[in-house]
Amino acid sequence: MDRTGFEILAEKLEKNGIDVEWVLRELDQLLVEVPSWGFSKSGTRFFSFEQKGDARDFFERVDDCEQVLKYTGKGGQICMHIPWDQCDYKAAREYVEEKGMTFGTLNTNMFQDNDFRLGTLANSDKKIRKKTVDTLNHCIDVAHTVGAKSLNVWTIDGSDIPGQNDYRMRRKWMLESLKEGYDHAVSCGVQYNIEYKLFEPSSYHMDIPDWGTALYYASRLGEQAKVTVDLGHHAFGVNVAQIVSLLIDEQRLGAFHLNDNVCADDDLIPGTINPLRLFAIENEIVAGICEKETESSARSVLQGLDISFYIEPKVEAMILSVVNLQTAYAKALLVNRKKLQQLQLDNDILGANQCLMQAYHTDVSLLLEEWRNRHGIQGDPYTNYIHSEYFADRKKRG
Ligand code: LRH
Ligand code: MN
Ligand code: MN
Repeated sequence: MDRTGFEILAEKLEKNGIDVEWVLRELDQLLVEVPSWGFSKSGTRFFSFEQKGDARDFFERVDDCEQVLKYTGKGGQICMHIPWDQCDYKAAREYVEEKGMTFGTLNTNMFQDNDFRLGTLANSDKKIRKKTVDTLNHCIDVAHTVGAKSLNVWTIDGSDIPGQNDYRMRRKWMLESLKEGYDHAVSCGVQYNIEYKLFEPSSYHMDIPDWGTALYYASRLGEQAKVTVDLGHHAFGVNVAQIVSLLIDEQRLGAFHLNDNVCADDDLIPGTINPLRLFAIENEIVAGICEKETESSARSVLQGLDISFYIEPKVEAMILSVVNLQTAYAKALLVNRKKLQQLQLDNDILGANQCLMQAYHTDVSLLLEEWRNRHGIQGDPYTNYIHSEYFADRKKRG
């Protein structure tokens, strides 16, 4: 009998020291966190273009997310953004659970209120700090109600001009406010992830601009505080994979906000601009998983997407985002780690690079197809979706 494409690929991989069944089992462990806000009307600060079928409430976002998971494979959960997803939270939980889905990280929105003009958690006005902490605690309560196990905290705090603020005072306020939220999160069994961003909305300084500062706050708070790495939040040229590897070692990498970018925080489909960066990052996760000391730290990293589509059709773009993440992860699983380590120890610079790139250049589409087949999904996720009834019906939404 003729061998299938997958069987030929598997034989080649096994010859290169890769246990293909292990790779397929590891793919089962990849739990993608899908952002609800990727299905709603969205745009830039210039304009938001209306698209037929944009999800109008949390329940419609869950329906869209269900489609993404249905075509891309098993594993995946929906992430809320509060108050964008404000609704009857008990009903939301029932709705999600009825579909056999779960809640991923709950994201806090502390950036759409006039009171936040001069900051939130580090605002010099005690009343505003209190208001923000109340918002944070409310989000933790919502997380508790829906059964979300982690919270993402990102703040707009910063300044626009030299002299506007005293860094030291702001650090003190930030820490105090974060601590209040942290204590409540711990009491509710919710992990607390702090997201940094170098720029935007403030131009001169941001109070949590980088991984070092986020790690500083996380360490001050306690073990349940970790760092969220959003790929679009760095200076040009920063090696994000290196940051990832350090945070895994320190047991402080809480989550990713995966996306891609050209010049700013563009929230584009992951892997469309810089697939090598995505691979390098996932490679650090897999490297962590393969070492005893770092295995649990690397396995606990939440693989969240933070994407928002300006002109792309949304469910389709989300499907491609998940597929690109699965592709990068599958490639990272194909790295012959023993061989790579030896080449690195031998200081074989080009040999080590070749070893890594061999995995990167492997076409994993047949591997992912086999993996999906084993979960009862036939065919290409994107093509299947655009030929589905749901695709046609979605456009009829009001
Ligand atoms: C900020 C950010 C943060 C927000 C999201 C909508 O740029 O990455 O994670 O919650 O965008
Ligand atoms: Mn983000
Ligand atoms: Mn962002």
